[in-house]
Amino acid sequence: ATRYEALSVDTLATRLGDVHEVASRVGGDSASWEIREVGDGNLNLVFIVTGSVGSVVVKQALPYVRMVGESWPLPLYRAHFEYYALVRQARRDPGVAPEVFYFDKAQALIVMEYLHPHVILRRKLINGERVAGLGETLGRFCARTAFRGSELSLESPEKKQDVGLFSGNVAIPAITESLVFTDPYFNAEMNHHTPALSPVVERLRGNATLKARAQRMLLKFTANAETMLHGDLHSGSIMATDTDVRVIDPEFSQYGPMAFDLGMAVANFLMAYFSQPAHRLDSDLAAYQAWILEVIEACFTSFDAEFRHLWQTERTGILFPRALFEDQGHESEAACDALLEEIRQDALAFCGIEMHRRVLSLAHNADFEEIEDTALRAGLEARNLLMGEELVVNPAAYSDMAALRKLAKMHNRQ
Ligand code: SR1
Ligand code: MG
Repeated sequence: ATRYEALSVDTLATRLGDVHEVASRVGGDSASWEIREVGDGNLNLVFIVTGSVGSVVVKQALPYVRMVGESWPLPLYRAHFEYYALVRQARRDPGVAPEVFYFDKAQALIVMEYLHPHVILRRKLINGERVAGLGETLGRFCARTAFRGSELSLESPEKKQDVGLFSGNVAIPAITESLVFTDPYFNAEMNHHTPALSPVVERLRGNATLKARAQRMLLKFTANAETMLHGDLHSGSIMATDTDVRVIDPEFSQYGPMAFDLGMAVANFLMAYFSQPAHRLDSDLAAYQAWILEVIEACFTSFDAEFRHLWQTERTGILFPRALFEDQGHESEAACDALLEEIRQDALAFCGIEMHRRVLSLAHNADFEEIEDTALRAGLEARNLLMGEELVVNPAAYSDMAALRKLAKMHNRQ
């Protein structure tokens, strides 16, 4: 069909049975396909389709926000930006994003690799499981996509054309602009928070410096089209086994600041860190929280190392051209150091904002939401909010991991 129709477990086999790219991966006898709808995100339908040959994932956009309902329409075109993003990520950091097998623009659907036995990282963190190489893979992914999607690497016309292409996506950035950057800081209609948090919420909303800083970061987010972002790199957008890490779900992809994805990822590790006392026995708690801080350190270290490596080996765009640095060693390194320091500070400020919105705005996360004891939950959320406040207001104080670690531990005790 060319007219969009939402799939269901009953119609999927008939609708996709004749599509070669699907049948060849799943098996030709579509009548025998086993189909499960597993979408638990905020927006889309997600099916796992299994046949005699193998399994695929079918993701289809709905014309509205799933978590709210038809009262909040959302354009189907977001699926083609997700498809564009997956293709670009596969080029820039091969093997991390799921492989795409088929894309149907009219049906807003993407058929892609079924990641197995991977599970959503957020679940692993709540369960207290470790993932080898987690921070290293994510830091490298953020560095490669940031660098290779920017004019540090791309030819200027290619980059500008791509910015033009992505500028057709107006609905998705608008969600982030309000839900992430603005709603947490006033009494917005869809906000909700644990009632006992109200004194802390009042403090944050009364902090004019914090609100102005958050808006300065929004200005960077909307106006600094530095690179193609994942745009929603939380722990629900990461799937992992104990030894493998994959990044999924870039439907919030847009052009924006290089620091954004790194900051989002780190925020989600900090929220996992602060929520742990509700999920772990005391005997395991300290060691697991220490491991989360190591993951955060690895994110930053591996981002820096990969970015520096690409700076030296792939700086082929219009930015910081080699001709500008007479001494290819020291001068160029100093320029890279300064840029990385700016990225780190911006990442920490984005991180603080994400820590706020997941507790105060519309879309919360399971790390805190699954804590049934609301007094305990409010106490842990308060630690998270207060550390977030410090990061937004004063990111320059946390240029090194020792300072960031100290801040997290201090709030964890309060
Ligand atoms: C209405 S969409 C709410 C949130 O879900 C997505 O995963 C993004 O994080 C968005 O902010
Ligand atoms: Mg998502």
